[in-house]
Amino acid sequence: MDCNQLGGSLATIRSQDESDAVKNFLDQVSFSHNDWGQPGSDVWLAGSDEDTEGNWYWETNGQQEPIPDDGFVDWRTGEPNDAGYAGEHCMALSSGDWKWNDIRCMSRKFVLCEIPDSNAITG
Ligand SMILES: [Ca+2]
Ligand SMILES: [Ca+2]
Repeated sequence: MDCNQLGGSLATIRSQDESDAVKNFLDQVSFSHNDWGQPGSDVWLAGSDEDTEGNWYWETNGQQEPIPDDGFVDWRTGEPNDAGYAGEHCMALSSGDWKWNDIRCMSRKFVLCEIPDSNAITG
């Protein structure tokens, strides 16, 4: 199951209002357990810097849109840190504070889909 199958795409967050709405939404959804039986899970967004390290963009429906230097961002302190040997090139909301972190693209996470007129979570 992915967002495209639902007629949407991975979610983008472009403003404080949108960020607040997403955080409120996620706080109301109960993430009782993730795939490993642990509480909580990070949630994928549509952001990536896979093409050029450090140049973040939103990728929705195959279209890339750079996040401008003066655009809205909500990174955790110290992120993005491109950690590890292979680096980190995909954006996720960190479980709990729902701030942005760059993580490895292969991780299994919940996804936040953006579908016209609605938000939906799917695993
Ligand atoms: Ca990176
Ligand atoms: Ca990181």
